[in-house]
Amino acid sequence: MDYFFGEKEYFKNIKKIKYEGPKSDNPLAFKFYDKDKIVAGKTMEEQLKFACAYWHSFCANGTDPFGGATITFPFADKDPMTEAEKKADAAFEFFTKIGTPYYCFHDADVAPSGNNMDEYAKNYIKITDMFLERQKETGIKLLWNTSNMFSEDTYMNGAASNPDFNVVQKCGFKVKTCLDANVKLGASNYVFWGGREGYMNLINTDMQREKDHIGQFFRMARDYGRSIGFKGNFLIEPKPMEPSKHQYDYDAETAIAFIKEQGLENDFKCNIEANHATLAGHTFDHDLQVCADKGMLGSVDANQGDNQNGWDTDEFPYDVYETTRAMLVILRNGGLGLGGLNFDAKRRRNSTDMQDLFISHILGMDTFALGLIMADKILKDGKLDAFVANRYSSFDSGNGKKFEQGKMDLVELAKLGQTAQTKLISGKQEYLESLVNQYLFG
Ligand SMILES: [Mn+2]
Repeated sequence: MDYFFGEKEYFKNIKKIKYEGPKSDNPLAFKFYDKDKIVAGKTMEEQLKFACAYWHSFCANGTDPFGGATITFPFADKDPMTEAEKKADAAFEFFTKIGTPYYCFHDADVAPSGNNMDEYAKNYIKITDMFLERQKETGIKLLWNTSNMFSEDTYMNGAASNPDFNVVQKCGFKVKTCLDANVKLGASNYVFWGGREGYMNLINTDMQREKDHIGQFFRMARDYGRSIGFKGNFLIEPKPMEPSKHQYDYDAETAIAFIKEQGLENDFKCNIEANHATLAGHTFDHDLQVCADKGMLGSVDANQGDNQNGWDTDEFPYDVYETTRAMLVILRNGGLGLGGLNFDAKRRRNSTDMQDLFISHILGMDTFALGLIMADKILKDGKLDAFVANRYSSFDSGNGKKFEQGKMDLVELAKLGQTAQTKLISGKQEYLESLVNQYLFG
């Protein structure tokens, strides 16, 4: 099989990345991700369903608020449409070499937006037609696509929540175009990330009206998607802040309440991002668990934040404790269904070698592979789950069971409480944390 497409190989001198095991000295090899290895009844590839994020891997050039680009891409071209075509070929070369079975993109990542909506659609359709060909050649699949309704100045006051209906109309055109491409490419999911769906100050904002507009917009998108044969999940990606001071889809609990309030619960689930959960003051596994508990775990943006600052750094995951705890939730959930682990992660601004694009994905894939192996070990051993089950055992029979089943009123509960004997029962947190260390390093 050839590992490049179109007229040339963009990532020269880099072969297909292989598993070489934990003792390997080769920076361009997997140490823990062995795609065909069976863990918890499936191959690692099937359990983890990795996706490459087009925007970080092929668009992010190192620019930050303090300085310009540091990263140059081998597909750069003076003509934006030629560059988009070269970029697509380079992207599929990369997916094939690194071995991510899925990819994800925004409309704005893949094709120039042109001077008007017709040009936007024409460019986008041309590139996504090209994606379809490349998908057929490689077997690589689209995990999800989405519409960028936050970068252009048009959306500075919001997208579907914009107080000006003219902007909402443009959003309609973009999302319809993106849903058409989604169905053409056979995607598993369609994502909404509400970058500008929030407010900077309530002083100029009718919050409920804006939320209802988003709900109306989502119902229209759902109805259109279903009418053209989209059978996957629509996903909302919670985030508490950035770029708005307050984002309407603050965290998993908030997004799920919104989904239910707007009558979208049969079609929408959440796409949980690690760094967004931690920005909201939660742990990654907290937001995953909230979704799992409510049947709302759609997909995952697999990245990691920085504990020392309060913004969204989108780093490649490296923390095995965090991925172990995430994979515990995912395995107990029976997997991710139509979802996967999308690396919404970028190499650091000073990781400027083209090799670093590969190494950063190797790091992320190895870190989740370790998380999967450790979570499987923990679940197979069973001590942790048995401890938690036992902690609630007073509700398994007798009056506790009656209470749980709603067969008791407050008068009966109070009567029991009059003579109830309580004692201090240790939560054993440090014992369980030490147990996790034994699984990881024992
Ligand atoms: Mn992020």
